[in-house]
Amino acid sequence: MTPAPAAPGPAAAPGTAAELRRAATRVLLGNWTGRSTVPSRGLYPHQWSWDSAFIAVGLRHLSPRRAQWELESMTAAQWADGRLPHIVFDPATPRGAYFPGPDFWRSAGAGAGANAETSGIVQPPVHAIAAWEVHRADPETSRRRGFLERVYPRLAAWHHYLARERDLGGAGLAAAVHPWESGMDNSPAWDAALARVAPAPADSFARRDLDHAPVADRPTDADYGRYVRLAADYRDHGYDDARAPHAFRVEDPSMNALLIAAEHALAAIAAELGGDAAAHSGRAAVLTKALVGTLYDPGARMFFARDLVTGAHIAEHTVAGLVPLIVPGLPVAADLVATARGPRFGIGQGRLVPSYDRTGHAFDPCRYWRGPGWFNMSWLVHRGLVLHGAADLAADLRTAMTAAAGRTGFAEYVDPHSGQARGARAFSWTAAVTLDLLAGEAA
Ligand code: 2M8
Repeated sequence: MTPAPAAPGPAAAPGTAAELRRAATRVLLGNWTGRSTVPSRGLYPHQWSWDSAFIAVGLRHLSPRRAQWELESMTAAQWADGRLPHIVFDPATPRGAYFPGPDFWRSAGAGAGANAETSGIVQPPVHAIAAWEVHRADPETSRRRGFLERVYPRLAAWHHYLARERDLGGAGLAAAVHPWESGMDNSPAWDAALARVAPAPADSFARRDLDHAPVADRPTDADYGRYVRLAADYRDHGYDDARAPHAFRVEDPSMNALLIAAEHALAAIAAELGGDAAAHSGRAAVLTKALVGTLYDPGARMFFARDLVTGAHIAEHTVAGLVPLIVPGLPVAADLVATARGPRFGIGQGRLVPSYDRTGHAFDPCRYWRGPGWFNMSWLVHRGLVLHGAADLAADLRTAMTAAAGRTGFAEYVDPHSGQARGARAFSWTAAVTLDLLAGEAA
């Protein structure tokens, strides 16, 4: 294994809020390509879907116009069926720099627009939330540039794709058909469902992630083989949700909670444009009922993913189960806050939210999405805690996040116990959500 090259961090951890803001700004400027922002220069040298949304939320504090471009370039890569692809490939980056790259996905002719090569799967729908926040940062420039007029139809079509093509469980919720679609690739919640997938042969592809990250932090080769198999099967069925076998299909509480919050944002956008806000609020209400009715376990006081092959809940406590806190009017919010405060997640103890139950059988403080604290997920939980009046927990989390971001040189994720930096440094969404917290506008 090639050891991870030490990514350059700041010479000294920023001490004041102004220094932290300047350091975060440097990260986002350094990762800007001229039309969008890469998550990280080495490991992820293209535009990622939900990363772009988090990045725009931070960029709006530096340049609302650049934040608009970030979302416009992402949504311009929309497919004819409305899906927003999880990666938009940068034509200036060598085709083999990331695997699976454009030659694997073969998006041209499969439904992708003519202006970009992309992957064929999706990621959680954070975009409308970001678009509304970006608009609110500078409504005058937004109106003058026709920002919302341009993105609203794309965002509505994106949500429509999820409703029309991804209700694979029949409850009205959107299904993920690949672990990468949840954004929490290697979560223990996906282990059993993924174990049913036959891995693609190890010699049929070459991983590039291990050029940039330690092998102990990343998914195993067997799991990578399964990721490749699922993506290739989808591709070989023309990315047609009605025809594809979808050997892996799950309803994820985080993805669906984000869809609900995004429908609320679309309602606000539609109202601003003089459109049909009620249609979006109505859809948010229907989805909220479906989310609570289908994925909430009152005994555990937790949201669980559902495996659509078996029809059963996946009783693994992951941070995805806390993300429904971002849903306005969530009827079970008080119980969920109690779970967040409890021993599994330990919010309120000066640390980021672990991605997985600290007391769980599969907990690993280093490995991808199996325990480490991620800044984007902690930002979502922070937003939810503020929304539901848990000000003490929110303040603790905010302090922990800004301190960890500065101390680690804006790491991709951190060991949830020691706070030690893991993964890439100078990571875009870490810098972006830090800027947002510093601006005090995460509510
Ligand atoms: C990670 O996912 C990519 C695949 O999409 C990978 O592991 O190669 C995840 O952390 C995902 O949530 C994130 O969007 C992406 C880029 O930051 O990296």
